Amino acid sequence: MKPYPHQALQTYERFAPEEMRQRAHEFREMLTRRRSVRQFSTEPVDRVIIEDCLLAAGSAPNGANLQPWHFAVVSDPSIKHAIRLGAEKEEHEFYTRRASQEWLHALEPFGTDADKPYLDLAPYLIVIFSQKTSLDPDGIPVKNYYVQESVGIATGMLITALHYAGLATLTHTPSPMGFLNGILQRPESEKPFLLLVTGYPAEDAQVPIISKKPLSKIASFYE
Ligand code: IYR
Repeated sequence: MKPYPHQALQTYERFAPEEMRQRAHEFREMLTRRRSVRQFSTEPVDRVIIEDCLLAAGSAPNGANLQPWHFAVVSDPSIKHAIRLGAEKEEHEFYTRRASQEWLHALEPFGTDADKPYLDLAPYLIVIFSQKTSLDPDGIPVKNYYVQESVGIATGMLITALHYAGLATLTHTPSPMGFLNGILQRPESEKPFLLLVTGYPAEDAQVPIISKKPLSKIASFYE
């Protein structure tokens, strides 16, 4: 078999050790300023920013480069409202019936409930779909690999890109999310992975006082 064409790695950038330390530290400081926001401004966002962030997400490492994701980007107020109604129906079930006492207790610090006004207010709702199959050049469905991992990585990169660009996000997972296929007319082979509420934070946005685990709790070094 003829080897698949390769070329020299031209995009890798190497930095001097001191510069690497500084870059790592500055990036950490930038990223740890990200907070999940639940109060959004209605101020519109330039679509070009969203497009660049989506292309950043689309560069994610993934199984066999099949890129098993689709981003449905919603700014149409009537579609946002339909999503709000669908999500609130599921969330109402969740908060009144489906969630265990233990789960509701874990959510107490965040003060969340079934009311989701940000789904109307935020200028963009980005629904990330994962694709079990892709279509080959002849239009035949082929199996995708490591779909959850790939879409999770792309979503993390999207959140990072949006934050870096100066936008706030909320990862919202109304469960089950099947209603999104109907509203957004996505095929059965796609499954909603996550809904990313995106925009500027409201001027009076509040966030809970929480902390992240220290390094000693999230990492162990074998040296
Ligand atoms: N999907 C619900 C509940 C919820 C669950 C978790 I885990 C959270 O970290 C936050 C919310 C909601 O959006 O309210």
